[in-house]
Amino acid sequence: MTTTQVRAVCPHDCPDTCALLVTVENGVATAVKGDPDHPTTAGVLCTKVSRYTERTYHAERLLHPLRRVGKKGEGKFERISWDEAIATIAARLKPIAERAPEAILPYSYCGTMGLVQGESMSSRFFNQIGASLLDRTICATAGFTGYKYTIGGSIGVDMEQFQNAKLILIWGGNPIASNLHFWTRAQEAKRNGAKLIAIDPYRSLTAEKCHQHIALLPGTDAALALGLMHVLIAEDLLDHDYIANHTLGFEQLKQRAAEWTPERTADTCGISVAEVVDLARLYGGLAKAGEPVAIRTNYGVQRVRGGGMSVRNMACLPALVGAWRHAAGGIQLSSGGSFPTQKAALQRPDLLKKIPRTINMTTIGDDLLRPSSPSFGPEVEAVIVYNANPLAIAPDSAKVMAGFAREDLFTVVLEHFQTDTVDYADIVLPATTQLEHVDAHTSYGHLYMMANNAAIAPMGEAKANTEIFRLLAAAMGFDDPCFKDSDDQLAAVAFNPQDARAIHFDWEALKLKGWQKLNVPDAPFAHGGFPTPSGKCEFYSAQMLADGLDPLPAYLPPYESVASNPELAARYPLAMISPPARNFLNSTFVNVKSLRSAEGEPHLDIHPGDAASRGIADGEMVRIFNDRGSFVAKARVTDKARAGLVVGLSVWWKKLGRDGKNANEVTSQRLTDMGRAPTFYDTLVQVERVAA
Ligand SMILES: Nc1nc2c(c(=O)[nH]1)N[C@H]1C(S)=C(S)[C@@H](COP(=O)(O)OP(=O)(O)OC[C@H]3O[C@@H](n4cnc5c(=O)[nH]c(N)nc54)[C@H](O)[C@@H]3O)O[C@H]1N2
Ligand SMILES: Nc1nc2c(c(=O)[nH]1)N[C@H]1C(S)=C(S)[C@@H](COP(=O)(O)OP(=O)(O)OC[C@H]3O[C@@H](n4cnc5c(=O)[nH]c(N)nc54)[C@H](O)[C@@H]3O)O[C@H]1N2
Ligand code: SF4
Ligand SMILES: [Mo]
Repeated sequence: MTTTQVRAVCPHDCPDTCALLVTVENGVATAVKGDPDHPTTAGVLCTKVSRYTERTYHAERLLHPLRRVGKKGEGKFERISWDEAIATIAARLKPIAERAPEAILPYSYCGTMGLVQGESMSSRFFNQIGASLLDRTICATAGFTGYKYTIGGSIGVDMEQFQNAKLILIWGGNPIASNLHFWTRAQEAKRNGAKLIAIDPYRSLTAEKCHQHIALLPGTDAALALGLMHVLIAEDLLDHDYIANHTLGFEQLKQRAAEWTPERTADTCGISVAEVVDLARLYGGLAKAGEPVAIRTNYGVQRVRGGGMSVRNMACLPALVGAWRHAAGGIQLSSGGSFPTQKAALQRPDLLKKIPRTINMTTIGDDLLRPSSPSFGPEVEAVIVYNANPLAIAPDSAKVMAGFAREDLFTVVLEHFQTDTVDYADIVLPATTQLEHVDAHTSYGHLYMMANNAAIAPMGEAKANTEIFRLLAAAMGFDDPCFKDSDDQLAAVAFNPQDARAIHFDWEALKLKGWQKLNVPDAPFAHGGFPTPSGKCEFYSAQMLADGLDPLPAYLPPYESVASNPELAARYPLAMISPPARNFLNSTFVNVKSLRSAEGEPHLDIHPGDAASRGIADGEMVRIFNDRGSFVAKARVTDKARAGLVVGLSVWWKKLGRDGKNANEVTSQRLTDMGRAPTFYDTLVQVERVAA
């Protein structure tokens, strides 16, 4: 028997990007462990990925190409050969590519975060066609845009510093579920005497374990940040030297913040005046005493109309109090902007003959149903889906389903499993998992370049995304030599070794070592140097004004809330959010039995008062509905949900839910203030008991 250990990387859409050690015995992966030597992984994996072999060797893995034999959505297929699958796809795409290339649409997101199996060969393929570009907004573009206007890029506190902070605001994140290795550091900070405060409408697993939980109304974070600025300024809890040297627009900010008295803030956010004032005093007071104060914000604050502004306003706070002076002070949204990734070398935008139209992945529901028109361009005739499950994860699901159900739409899906989306495919192509292919990774939580080696041979006839697009390119007659690049050749151009941050980057060496930390300063903005147009933290942003936005921190109420839309609220009085369940990763893992049984079934957490007034008892089935649709879940009567709020942890596969539906039946396609992003948590609903 031969046993080897292979260095790999967790590919999932999670900030932690863990370093894995895969034990392989006689060609079979028998264990997946966290690498004890990798500084942030530290030998620990989440429950989902500790069970990785269960997913890889799952009896329902797609192992052969398939062709649809039933109706769209029925999920009936017959096995075909790779030759036939590739020839069929090329025969369908060729005439469209000649007549109206923009009628072809890629649809992909972060099923894998790999730079190679994500957007490399696939982008080259679609660029050569001149297919529609996809605006990949489904997760984070609202916050990234707000942060960029303020700070200049996705750069912030190094995850490896948080244990040294004296106060950590966990603002719109649930790290126990979604950023576990940050939570480890936060707990270490706690043991060192730090205070942890969760700002979240829901008493999440994380909020439960913090010293304090501020349960504001969803979508009101921008107002809370303005209220904090008000108190910081009024009580002079400021770092005047830092403000003078490294910020822009303080005088204008002062006027704006003056409007946000603690009373107005508390009223807007649905919290007490003391919560606003005490938080500002603690944050500003510790900073003034020279202690490091840090904010970890994640994605929960962004999924509302004013999501971009919420993040922007929060990003102003560290500069006001001079928190950036410490390596453990400041804010982290994402570390993604620290990596010198060579996107153009991977994706080859130079292959485009002209710039095609862009379709926003968030509005796929509407866009698949749109006929040709001068403003929209050609109707979408073909969609190629990879690394994504739009039927489950995109908002306003009834529309998404109607779009994918179009008989005249040609749909190809590259997948591991028969997801809700696969049920609508004309051709299904089996893809390899991370254990079966090579990849290079950045991270959006830490600062290591990472290498994933293939641990085992592809299962069945599965092929890597890259190989599938190489085959398709050949069948389409694309002869540019770039379509012959191997995965290792692609990975070798992932980072720019001329860039000081990736100095000495060499793919073969990285494959052996597994990871390499970026060469970046510990405290990125201790001496200013923000990558904004002015080089300062921009309280006033001329760029925002030019983009048609308020140049100063502002508050935009949700589209759908009791305060902002009383007419709608008269029919649908409850705000619904649907944040990630701990045992799933978006819709990935829902079909892994052990993880699904840990979640049980789709639940709806509802406050005892809201349940009582509707005659709903704990454990009863309820229907959640609004004008867009409905879904059924099991009620959990609990004060974890504040009054007026219901919470449906997500993202369930529709077909594994009670009524073949999930939370996205009721979410909308309306977009955020900036970044063209979704507003999943900006949703009003009504809830009723379902007769047994
Ligand atoms: N286990 C697990 N881990 C994951 C994922 C997963 O599905 N499962 N998904 C991954 C992905 S793609 C992402 S983007 C991240 C997402 O994970 P996070 O960044 O943690 O974001 P969310 O889970 O969307 O929301 C976190 C918290 O924000 C709260 N929240 C909702 N609305 C608001 C609001 O308006 N204001 C405030 N202050 N809080 C609000 C929610 O109640 C929730 O507890 O996690 C990644 N990691
Ligand atoms: N209601 C609600 N909806 C949400 C969210 C929410 O909080 N609430 N969160 C939103 C967020 S933050 C995000 S990021 C999106 C995520 O949406 P998606 O990016 O679509 O994520 P997943 O649902 O995990 O689907 C990824 C799919 O890619 C497949 N996959 C993985 N690796 C590979 C590979 O190497 N090759 C191929 N071909 N396939 C692969 C997996 O099997 C999986 O089915 O969902 C969004 N939707
Ligand atoms: S999902 Fe996140 S925490 Fe779990 S192994 Fe992957 S990177 Fe680590
Ligand atoms: Mo996400």
